[in-house]
Amino acid sequence: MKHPRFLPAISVGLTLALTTLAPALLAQEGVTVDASGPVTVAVETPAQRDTRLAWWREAKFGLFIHWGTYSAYAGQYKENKNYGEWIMHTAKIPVAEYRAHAETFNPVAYDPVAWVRAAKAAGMRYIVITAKHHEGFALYPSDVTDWDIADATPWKKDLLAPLVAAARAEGLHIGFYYSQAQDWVHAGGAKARFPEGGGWDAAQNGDTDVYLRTIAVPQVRELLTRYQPDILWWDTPTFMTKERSAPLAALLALRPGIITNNRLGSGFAGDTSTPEQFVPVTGYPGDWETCMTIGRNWGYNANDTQLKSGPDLIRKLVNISSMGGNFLLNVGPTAEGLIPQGQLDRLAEVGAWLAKNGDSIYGTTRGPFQSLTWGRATRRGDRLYLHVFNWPADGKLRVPLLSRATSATLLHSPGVKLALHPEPARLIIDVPADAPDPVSSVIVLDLAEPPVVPPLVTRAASVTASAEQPGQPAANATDGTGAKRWRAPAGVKSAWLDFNLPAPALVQGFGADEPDVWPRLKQRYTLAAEVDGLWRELSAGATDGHGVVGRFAPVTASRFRITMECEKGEPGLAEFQLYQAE
Ligand code: FHN
Repeated sequence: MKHPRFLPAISVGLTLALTTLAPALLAQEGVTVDASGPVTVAVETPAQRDTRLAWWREAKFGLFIHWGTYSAYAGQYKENKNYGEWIMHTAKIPVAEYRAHAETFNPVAYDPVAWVRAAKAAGMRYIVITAKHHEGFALYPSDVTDWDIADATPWKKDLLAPLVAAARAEGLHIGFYYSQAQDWVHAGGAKARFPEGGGWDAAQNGDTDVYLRTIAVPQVRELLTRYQPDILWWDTPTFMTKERSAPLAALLALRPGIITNNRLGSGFAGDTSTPEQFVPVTGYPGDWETCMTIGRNWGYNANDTQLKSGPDLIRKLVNISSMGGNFLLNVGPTAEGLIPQGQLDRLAEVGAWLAKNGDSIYGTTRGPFQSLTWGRATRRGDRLYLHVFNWPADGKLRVPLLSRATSATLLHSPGVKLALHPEPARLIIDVPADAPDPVSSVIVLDLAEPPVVPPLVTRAASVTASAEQPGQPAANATDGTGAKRWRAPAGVKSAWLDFNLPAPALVQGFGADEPDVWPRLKQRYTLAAEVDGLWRELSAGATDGHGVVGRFAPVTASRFRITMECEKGEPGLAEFQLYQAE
């Protein structure tokens, strides 16, 4: 197919790659370019990017589906019942044995319309399904392998096409997860924690570049051309160099408008960053999406009964939305094609809340507050949606807001005006005695101007560290985003950050984002304030690598110190914030 001289605008990162590598590379991948003259690639403008991402930003909530032949193990191999989609790798199952087991993957109960309707009833606006996970099995008939639904299972029929059709029919967007590097069956595919080209079974030995050229690249082309997905969700970029990523990135030109993530590898930014199994404490800059399981596993495990509660999932959705992110919540269907009932029940709980409160989530943007003791806030222009988790016992909701408010109502009772009491650095809203919603009650607050809130005292602080790596200075911890980080030098196990405020402040809480590194940093922290010349401990504890938020009795001070201790790796923080009393 002859491509126009102007390749469709995709994303700046990709476009620049195409500009650099385009003629030779694209030709190699079957994307022909008229290279008679210079290949001019339209660089996507910010406005074009906003248009391309508009539906995704509005959607806020999507369904992740992890489904493959691993589902047929139901989490058990021999006496161990704790596996998920990594069962082949963790149990080191030989390739021949694993392939033979695919005969038990027979989704006779598969009902893609029911799946899509369950997602829609949950308030989800898009779906991402594993077209091929690390096991290397394709859920669709692929022309380049017999390790696919058509040749390796009794079912034989394409599982993706009916789901795509059902999603389109129900007005949902749909995308594919594709494991571009890890493949535990095809020779040459990467295996995490094994040398390139090797694995735990001699049948896996092979050349990674041959694998990419003969399996990954043609399969991504199949997926993009046969199904026109709205999203391509790369994962685990093992051994992915720029040269290996570029042919895959170039294929995205086959699907103009597609949205992709930051996991292709070798610095390919994609469109979205992807915190996994956690909600960043201060959120991420730009477009980001937390992906998360309802239980403990992505793939089906019959014993995975420790599910997150409905209220917990609702508040996670609110929290993520309040920081401008999306929530991609996962289900792991059985080999028969059934989504476990417990997971369906959780989806229904979130959907029931969204049915009444969706205006406060869909299409909103990041709220103006870094922290609220009673909940979170989303924004739509000069309208704020205050999500109150902890309803004030005294009937007074304290909002740290400097802007002038014109009205406040309960989302569920728009006709009932709530009394407003503006003060110099906050707004008091009189609220009814009883919370309208047990999980998150929404107050609609209309402002006369764009929201202005008291400044983050840490943004004005001068920051020093007891130790810092070149290029990862203390100041990175208060730059307002988790994008850059402070790290102590190699070998340092304990280090502190000192925050000297320009004036004393009444502080009652803190938030700390940890560096988004793998393996996660597990640290101990101690936060203290200098009061009357003495250090007073305010909060102390251990982190799981995903950041920490703490509250303490309000204290007035101008000097604060957080000490971080880390056994494996060097102490560090991506962002640290102190929160003033409301
Ligand atoms: O290894 C995968 C895992 O199985 C799962 O697919 C998650 C979902 O984002 N991604 C990888 C772990 O980061």
